[in-house]
Amino acid sequence: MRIVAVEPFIAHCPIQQGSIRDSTHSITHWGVVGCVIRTDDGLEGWGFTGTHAHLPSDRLVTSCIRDCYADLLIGEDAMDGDRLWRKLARYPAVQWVGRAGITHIALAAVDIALWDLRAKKAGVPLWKLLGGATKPKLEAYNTDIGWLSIPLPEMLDLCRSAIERDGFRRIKIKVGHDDPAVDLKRLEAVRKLIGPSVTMAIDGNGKWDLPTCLRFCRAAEALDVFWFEEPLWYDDVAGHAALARATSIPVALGEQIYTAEAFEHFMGQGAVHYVQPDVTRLAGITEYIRVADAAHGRRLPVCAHAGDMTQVHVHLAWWHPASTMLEYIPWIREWFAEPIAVEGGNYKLPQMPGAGTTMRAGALDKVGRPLG
Ligand code: 0YR
Ligand code: MG
Repeated sequence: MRIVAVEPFIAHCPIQQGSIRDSTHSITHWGVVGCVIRTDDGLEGWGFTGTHAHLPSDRLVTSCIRDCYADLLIGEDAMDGDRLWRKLARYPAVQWVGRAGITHIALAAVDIALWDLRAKKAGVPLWKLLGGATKPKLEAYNTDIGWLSIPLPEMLDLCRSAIERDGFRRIKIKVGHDDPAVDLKRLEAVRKLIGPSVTMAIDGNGKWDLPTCLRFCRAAEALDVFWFEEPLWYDDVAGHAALARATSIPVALGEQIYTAEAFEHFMGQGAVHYVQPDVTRLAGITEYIRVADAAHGRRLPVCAHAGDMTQVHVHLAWWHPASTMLEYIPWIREWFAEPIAVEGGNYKLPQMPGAGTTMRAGALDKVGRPLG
């Protein structure tokens, strides 16, 4: 399975609501930025990272794939995933300018494309190649009803239909207003609506400082919060550890963490309870497995973040024994050959060979952007 071509692409997929906001980001599109890797036996592997769809920075990612990685891949055997991961990650010209960030998420795209190829070569979906489904069901938790940009009455309507019509038993609500009292009011209203049996996680997207979080958590503890995600700035190990000691609300994080080593710091310091790796932020599936295994060794649950809108993570979550539930944000489903599907609050098991990354024929013609 020799690699004969590496073709970068950028796709900007409009999100259904038009736009959404959390405490630190406002977005209108989800960026699917990566490459198709072709082999001499006629297979094509698709891999991508997830971005907030800014063309200039997306072009840095495709430029890294085209100008730094492609030559290292052409002629190689796509079966040798670990060897190729190391070849690219340790390539001096790239390693010197970034062991995280652009070079890392570009490697994520390549690594995912290589796994997609291996699963296609074996003729099985990725979860099967990795070792099979280790659980009878995979629950989805709904993030798409709780954006900060949704006014409270509308958010309550969305929560109601997600639970009553669609069968979700788990939801996540964004927090992070300048005045945390506004968030408490929203959370109180949601808890009152959903009752005690639906789980309610919250997500601060790194906005608040430690004193604000401490004060907020003292009040929020009464609302049975399932986890507090990214309460503090993404890299703050000591702050998250202090918060985790001070409150009974579990801490979740990982969507902004680029390396397995960084996850080690958080887990080693007791700064995270729900580990949220993302194949599009870490350097792909290869590094995700390292993190999930390390979490498993500590008996910490793994709940991947949806940087891929869970096209890939659904495979990993069905397979990896440490995975519990999986985030649900259904924005880009229509662009994929086998879109993720949730029924009655549970993910369906993918059936198509590959890693779930193949885009539908013609998708790039519609949402593709110039590579520059
Ligand atoms: C949208 N999920 C998240 C998105 C979301 C972020 O701005 O990037 O809110 O992915 O935190 O848990
Ligand atoms: Mg989050």
